[in-house]
Amino acid sequence: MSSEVVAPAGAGFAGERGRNWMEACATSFSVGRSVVASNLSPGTDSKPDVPVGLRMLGLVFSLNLCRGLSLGVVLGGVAWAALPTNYAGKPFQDAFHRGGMPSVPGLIQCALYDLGGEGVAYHDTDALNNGSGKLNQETGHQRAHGGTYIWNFRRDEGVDLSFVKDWADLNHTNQVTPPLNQFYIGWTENGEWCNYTVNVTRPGRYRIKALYAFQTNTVTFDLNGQSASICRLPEATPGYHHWNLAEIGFITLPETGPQLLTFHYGKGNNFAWFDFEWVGEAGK
Ligand SMILES: [Ca+2]
Ligand SMILES: [Ca+2]
Repeated sequence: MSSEVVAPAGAGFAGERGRNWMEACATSFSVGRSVVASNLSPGTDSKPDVPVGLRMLGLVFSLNLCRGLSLGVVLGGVAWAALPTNYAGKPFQDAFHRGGMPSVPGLIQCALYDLGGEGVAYHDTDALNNGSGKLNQETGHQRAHGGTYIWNFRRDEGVDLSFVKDWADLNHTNQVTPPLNQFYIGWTENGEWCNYTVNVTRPGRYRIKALYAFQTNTVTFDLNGQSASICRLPEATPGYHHWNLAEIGFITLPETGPQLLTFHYGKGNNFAWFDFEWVGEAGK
């Protein structure tokens, strides 16, 4: 189940390992992608026989309605067209990730939420990073297939991050196998959220797919501070380390350029990435 609010709508590593990881992601991304044809048909123009007086009354009503709608669209456009002017977060970047904001259509890596800290770029229940700042400081969790960059990724921030491990995530059959070393948000709790500044290169309606694990929860997205999409993780997996890639809902992104997506989530899942696939013009 998913519903769309009408109107608006990598991790990675240095060196060769980083390239391999990116290639693995690209492969998984292309496997998961499907092309959906837009099936639009022109409407018919029906003109019933209506008395002149009623036609004029209808014309006045229509003009007023159009004025109201136009005003609403303008106001709505201002509200949803761009980043909120008071937003202090910035697209994530570090020595390895230099690409700036992710492009939509495309892949949004959950672990690459914006810079800006608690209450600005994200909200997390506790200040500790239970993955990078705790679990992955244990020797047994510092898998050889990772490295210091991976083990310590954003370790001083509250969002709880970890990575796909050989013996935890890949020692069993997954519905969809995630890439080794794939970063993800874990230790999820109700009321948590993350911001992503994205660059929309094609306005329109989008299908959202998620690489996730565990429960069939509802998650939502805001666009520039306005509720834009209610999504549903469609299928439970056996646990936090059993992964699936599936369509979770739709969203309309009516404007190009930098936009702010806020991902709201609750207890019971791990989240690795979102794939935003363009499916048609806005409002179609
Ligand atoms: Ca935390
Ligand atoms: Ca958390």
